[in-house]
Amino acid sequence: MLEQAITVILAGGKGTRLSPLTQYRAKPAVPFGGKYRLIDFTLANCLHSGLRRIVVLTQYQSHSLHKHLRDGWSIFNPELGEFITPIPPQMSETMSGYRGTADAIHQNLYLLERTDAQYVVILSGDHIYRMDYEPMLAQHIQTRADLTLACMEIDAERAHHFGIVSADARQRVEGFVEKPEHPPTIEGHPDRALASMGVYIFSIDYLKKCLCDNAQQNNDQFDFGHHIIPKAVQHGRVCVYHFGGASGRVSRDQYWRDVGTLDSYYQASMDLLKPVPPIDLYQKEWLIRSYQKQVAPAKMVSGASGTEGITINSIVSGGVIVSGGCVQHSILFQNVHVLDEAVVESSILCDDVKVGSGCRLNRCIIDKNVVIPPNTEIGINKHLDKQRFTISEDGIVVVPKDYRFE
Ligand code: ADQ
Ligand code: ADP
Repeated sequence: MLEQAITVILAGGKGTRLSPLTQYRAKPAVPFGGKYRLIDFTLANCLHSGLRRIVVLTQYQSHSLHKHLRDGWSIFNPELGEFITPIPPQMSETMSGYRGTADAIHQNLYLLERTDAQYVVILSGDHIYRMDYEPMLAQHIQTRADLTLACMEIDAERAHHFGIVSADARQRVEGFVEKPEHPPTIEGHPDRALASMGVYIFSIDYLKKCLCDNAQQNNDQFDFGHHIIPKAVQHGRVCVYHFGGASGRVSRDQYWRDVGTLDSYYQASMDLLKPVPPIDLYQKEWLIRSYQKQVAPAKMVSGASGTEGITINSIVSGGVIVSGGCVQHSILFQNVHVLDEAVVESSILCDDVKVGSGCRLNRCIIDKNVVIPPNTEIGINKHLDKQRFTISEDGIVVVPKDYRFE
């Protein structure tokens, strides 16, 4: 069954709402959780589900994403027909980048057609979740659906950010609206809505028909959410696959987050620090792989002034040195240094960030390669931060990659 499928990961979105983290890199390449990139979660799901024929469609700022895939994910065996192939837009004379998600697949349809695949699994490269796609594919085949949408229940107040589905008792989709202003709720549950997770399985002939029938009609934009799915619901057999079981109740293993904004990114990162995190990075049978540089072990040692280096309730990667500083409830990526009497709280520090002595950092995200001079405060005086940095709606201060303090 799995060998009848080919997987396409959409990895070309601009990720504007995650800026400045996406200023110089594609959203799927944004660092997450101390050692990963966002796309590692989707790729780990494919690996562990047995989906090993994967095309990654890239577009915007794709250099570091391509580099990450080459260095971290060259693991499949072409002799067994397995591959991960990153594909930038094949620019033709008439084309200037993709017009949207459906256009991205339409432009690369020949790649899918030349395989013997019967089913196309379409995924996003920027969601944090653990999902076994095999039962969804089995349901798709068993129900003879043209298209199956993975869905989960969410609070109605967040529903305007998603494609919202209404389905009958036999899981046949009756309605789909993309990011509606007034989202329809689940019958009998006015505070709940059924959201599409952006995880689709198409039968390949139906996908071809949808893309070819609709490609010419939308000049500026051609998306699954706005164009393909609403039409498929009218004319095709579209079914729901309930992520988390038919009740929609989500267990620990069925956590799913679209980290589309700085606040959702920060929140999903902080979720990892909960006593029982909703996604478990330590499951041996579902390890999330990534690319990692060779680094020395992390160490917490006394600083020059004799103050102890302390780290409490935090994720600490290799190469980290906390030398006389205090780090609480934070995520430290590789090679972060925190010096004497610096205090770092509720923050995310990406690779190679150096925090000088006496600094105070609170509720901030510091992107790669930033050297913070001694006694600097970030996240303490919002007025000062506003003049220099991006601040999210929830007040998280973000310092961009390579930022130089004067
Ligand atoms: P969004 O995530 O808002 O909603 P979109 O911005 O189209 O939809 O992105 C979907 C995926 O495609 C992302 O991984 C993005 O990076 C990628 N992508 C966007 N433009 C692309 C392009 N031109 N080329 C290649 N890849 C591109 C979608 C659905 C909703 C659903 C949510 C769930 O439209 O219905 O509820 O996902 O998060
Ligand atoms: P990331 O910040 O995603 O980790 P890397 O540091 O891995 O990116 O950079 C990947 C590649 O992208 C580098 O080899 C470099 O050539 C290029 N690159 C990174 N940042 C920039 C930039 N600001 N301008 C141009 N190229 C860049």
